[in-house]
Amino acid sequence: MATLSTTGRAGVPPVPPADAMHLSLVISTEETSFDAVAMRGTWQDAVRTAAALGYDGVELAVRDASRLDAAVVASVVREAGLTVPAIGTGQAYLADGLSLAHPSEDIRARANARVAAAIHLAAQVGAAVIVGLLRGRISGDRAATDRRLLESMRALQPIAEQLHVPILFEPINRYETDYLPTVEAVLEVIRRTGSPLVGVLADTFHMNIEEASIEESLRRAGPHLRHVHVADSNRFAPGWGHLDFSRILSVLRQLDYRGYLSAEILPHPNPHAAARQALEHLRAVSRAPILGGGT
Ligand code: LER
Ligand code: MN
Repeated sequence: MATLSTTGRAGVPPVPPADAMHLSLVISTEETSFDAVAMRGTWQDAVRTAAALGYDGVELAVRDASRLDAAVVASVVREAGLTVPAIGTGQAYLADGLSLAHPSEDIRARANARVAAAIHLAAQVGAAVIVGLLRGRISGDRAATDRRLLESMRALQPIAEQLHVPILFEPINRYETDYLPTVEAVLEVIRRTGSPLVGVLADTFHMNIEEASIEESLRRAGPHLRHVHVADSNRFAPGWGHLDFSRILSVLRQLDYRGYLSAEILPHPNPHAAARQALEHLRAVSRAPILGGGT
């Protein structure tokens, strides 16, 4: 069962019962060059806006979690009545050039420290940690890149296991990285980590570019699927491109997926309209209840 288990940890806010999919919105805890973040302004305002729109949770894109006070994050989110399904780490790559598979030992160590800090924050708020862009690019040959990534993972897995924090690998399209673009490639890395806490984050925007069939690849991910980023073919909010979210949701339902649909969308035509459209479209095309304040 593909449930993102987020209960039973100290300091963890209550999570809605895992009997349906939930909706979250990706927000950033600081100014970012990453464009697919709907809200701007302070992250505290973005949390409250997400709650007012009817989201169940916020996914936090964080550059350096060691600079955030986890207790403050937990209390802002709790007061808004929201959860935090996942912590994104891509800004450590985009803004600081860090990556888990980098040939430089120093850069790898700094990337590992960022993920370790993200794991500690995640443990406090009941989230998983995402390894998207932070895995890096292929440098040297593919086998050497794999060895460096798996060495980083060997250092991080005990921390994640001790704190019961899932680490989720996200296939990312070829225009952003040449390393692990497909679900199949990510499943192979997951197998090599040997850890049940390492899972798949499927992003419909990347899948539309890289997978022969989004539905088939979701099925291949199967029980390893722990989190889903939703954006349409053009990275606008669902319904404003040509992806068929009705089919995508019905496959997720067949898979008994009970995690989050997290809107990672361009702020087009403006952040508020995009965030509202994502929520309304997913509810409209869903034949069974999705949480998110309605249906
Ligand atoms: C990057 O395009 C992306 O989808 C993020 O979730 C990865 O860090
Ligand atoms: Mn994504």
